[in-house]
Amino acid sequence: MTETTKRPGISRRGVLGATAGGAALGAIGLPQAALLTGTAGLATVASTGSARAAGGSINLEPGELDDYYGFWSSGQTGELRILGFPSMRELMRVPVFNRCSATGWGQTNESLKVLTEGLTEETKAFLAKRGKVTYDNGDLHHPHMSFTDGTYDGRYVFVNDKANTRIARIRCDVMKCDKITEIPNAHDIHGLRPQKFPRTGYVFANGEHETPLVNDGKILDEPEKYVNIFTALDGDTMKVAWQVIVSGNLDNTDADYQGKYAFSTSYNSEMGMNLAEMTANEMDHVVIFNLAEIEAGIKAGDYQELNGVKVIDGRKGQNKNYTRYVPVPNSPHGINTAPDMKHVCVAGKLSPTVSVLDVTKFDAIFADPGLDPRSVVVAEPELGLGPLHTAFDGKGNAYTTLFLDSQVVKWNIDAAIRLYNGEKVDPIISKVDVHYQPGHNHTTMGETKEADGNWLISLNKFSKDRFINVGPLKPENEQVIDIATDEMKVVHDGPTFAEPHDVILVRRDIVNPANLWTREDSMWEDARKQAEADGVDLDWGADVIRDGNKVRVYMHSVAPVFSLEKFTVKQGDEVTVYITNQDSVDDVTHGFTLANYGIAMEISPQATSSVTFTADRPGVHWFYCQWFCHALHMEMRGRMLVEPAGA
Ligand code: RUQ
Ligand code: CUA
Repeated sequence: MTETTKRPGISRRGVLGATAGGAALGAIGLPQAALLTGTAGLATVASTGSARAAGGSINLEPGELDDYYGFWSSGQTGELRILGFPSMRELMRVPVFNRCSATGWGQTNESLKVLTEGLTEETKAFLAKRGKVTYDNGDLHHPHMSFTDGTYDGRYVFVNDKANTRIARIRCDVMKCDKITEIPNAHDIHGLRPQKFPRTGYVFANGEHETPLVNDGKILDEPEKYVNIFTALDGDTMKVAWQVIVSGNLDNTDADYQGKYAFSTSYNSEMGMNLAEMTANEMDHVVIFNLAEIEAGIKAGDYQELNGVKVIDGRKGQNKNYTRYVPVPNSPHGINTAPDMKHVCVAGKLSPTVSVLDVTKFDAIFADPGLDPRSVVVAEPELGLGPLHTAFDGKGNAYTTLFLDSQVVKWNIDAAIRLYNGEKVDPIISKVDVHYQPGHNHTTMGETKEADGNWLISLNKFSKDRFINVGPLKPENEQVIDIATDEMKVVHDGPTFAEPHDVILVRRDIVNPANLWTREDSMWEDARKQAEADGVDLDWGADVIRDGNKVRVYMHSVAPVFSLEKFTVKQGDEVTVYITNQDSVDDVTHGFTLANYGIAMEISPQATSSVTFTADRPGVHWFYCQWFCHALHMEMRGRMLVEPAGA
């Protein structure tokens, strides 16, 4: 099979092989003088290598680069992962809701600020009673990039935390999380999707589990008083813009390409408390949110303010124009807008159908409340058992995962519409077995108007016998599927650890991270202010400032030395160590590990990191650099001398 013309960006390999070698030599073998002055002159040679397209193979020659960035969620691990795609090589882990031993996420002052500043006061008080400043866990399901004009713009990736009701933002220029916002009033944020047009803009988020609106214990076992909350967050400020009270449990969400509507699947329209109650009805619904009407309602004062957020009532039967409820079968799950910018596919989960909604028909059901909301449904093909999520190739075809059948089904949207209108036509093009029990799937650029139809990935919940056995806890299995032809072909098994629910595959020219931090970055704003107050040069610090029992230690690092060989504190002092990495060499990251103090952090080139701890162990304590940065990396160390109390 030859299909060399199908993939984008095929320039064959360039100078990358040579570049990689050069970089390695630079880090280890550059003259020490150059590294010590921080002026090492290693220029970064642009890498122009590209993925191989021939034969639908995902394999790259050593030194070749991928065509796509894959942004992977990690479920209950709580981090974002970056994989090269289609090679499926894991490139980076970005800690978000979790703790990270390597980077010090959850320990550095910079990360603690991100992890704490967006929590509600009530949560802060709750955590403080447990001796904590933030949660230790998260459940990250849905990574989605910010959009401009219907396609990815490379600014941010937004993610949800189902476990502790938060939304986080990852900066794509440095691939670090810079904001985490706890969503008040809602419970357990599940579905999340950015506004596609004109830009993000809003980030839409579903509260999955229903509770009393004011959940302070006054109402407990009275389910009829429980509600669910849909949230629009401002993606620029990361503050909640408004919320809507809805009927039913919200599951997944998506938005249109016109900037007029968001829509969420809702299972448990029954508002039942147990399985039998929750699945009693044949039909549940999709809730459509009319953005302009909600904004107007807020402006007109038709809201209640709860925990500092304007909350509007969009429940069934409120007879306003904020929402419409479109009945669909049965406990619907995935909801995905097609790149044709018109059709929305709603997977039936307990029904073998996918309901296709036409967004151009939404105006009518808002204009005329008497109109049957089902009039927006233009197709409902029967595809197989347990449909969960749908991806698109930009050529009119859809790919739906069938959880119970362990298959992906490729079908044609137009044919499904014609079938719905009474024509005798089979919308199903082909099916392929996946291994096993697929949840999400995704196509390259598939949730944008630039869907390119090159690859499909199926995220399978069970791997069973596909890999050598690692014990009762098994990896997931993520399979790469070549969709260049009508017959889908599984070309790769990719094991992953718990539990990448979802992924987006972004063309690599859209994502352009920096190689070095810039000294002006806002990430260490607090350190900058403190250094200024202390009259210390944060960039080139080699200072110890005592302020009562607080000690601030300022260092910079240039491979292979820290600017302080030792510093002395007293037992019981609250010590803050600030380190600025003055190497401006690509890939020369340093670390600071303080042995037997449980302290470790990363300091990437041109960054400042800081950490605060109590020096409650007297004696000699070595700190060392834990990032292999230089031939003399082992020698990159120093001493903290802690004088015993009372001495
Ligand atoms: S949901 S397996 Cu958490 Cu994305 Cu569908
Ligand atoms: Cu710096 Cu190792």
